[in-house]
Amino acid sequence: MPVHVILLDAVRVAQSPTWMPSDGALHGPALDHLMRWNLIALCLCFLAAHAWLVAAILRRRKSTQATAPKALPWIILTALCAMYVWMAVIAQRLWAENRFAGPAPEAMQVEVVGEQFQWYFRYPGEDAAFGITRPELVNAAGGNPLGLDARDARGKDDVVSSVLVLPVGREADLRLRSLDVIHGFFIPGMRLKENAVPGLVLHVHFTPSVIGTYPILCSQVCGSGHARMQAMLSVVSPAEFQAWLAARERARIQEGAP
Ligand SMILES: [Cu+2]
Repeated sequence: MPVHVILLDAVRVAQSPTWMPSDGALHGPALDHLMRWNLIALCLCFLAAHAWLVAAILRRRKSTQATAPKALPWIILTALCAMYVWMAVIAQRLWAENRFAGPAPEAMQVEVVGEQFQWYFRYPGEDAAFGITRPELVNAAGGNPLGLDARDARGKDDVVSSVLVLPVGREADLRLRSLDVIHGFFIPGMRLKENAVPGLVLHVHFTPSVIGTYPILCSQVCGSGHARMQAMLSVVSPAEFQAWLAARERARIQEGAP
């Protein structure tokens, strides 16, 4: 690696010692804590391996002259193994909490749909029920990117947006779908990542805890436009969220969308 790249990396790390974007989700601190343990352990292993290598070269010892205590490497190795087993258990629990534990009954439902190369977000409206969608009705140019069926009354108040807006402090239950290939729904600032897979509806839930804007990325190489498959999460106050949703509903009625 060129020296100037190493120096630039060192400067970047010095400016942002944790390598991580600031956390805006309730479950984020536990995940960051685990990541820090991992980085510290890897850093110590890296330094120990190099120290051992340099010491071995300088000593030029013969294979029969063993001077280092033999038990020490095994103690370190056992401690490392125990630590990684503990980390795997914690990581599994954190992963399952966002997926298998189930959201609170009052969690807000939002559908996230990936399509080459765009994210769409659908809110169920006042009836809290999503309308039926049909693949043959998908027509982005005609204002119906998700294929909402106008005959289904439950879809009359559905709101489709290209921006994800969520109220702070309220749990959001996302149901992920894809219209074409596998996409990766990724919000680094929310410590959230889940695939959108064609033919499946995958749930992931989380609670945004800090007001602000957070980039949404696609973490699966899904085609030539993958790099520009980005969107924005806007975490706002509950009052601002209600105002935004009402404005979207009014705009939808005026446009006469399906
Ligand atoms: Cu994608």
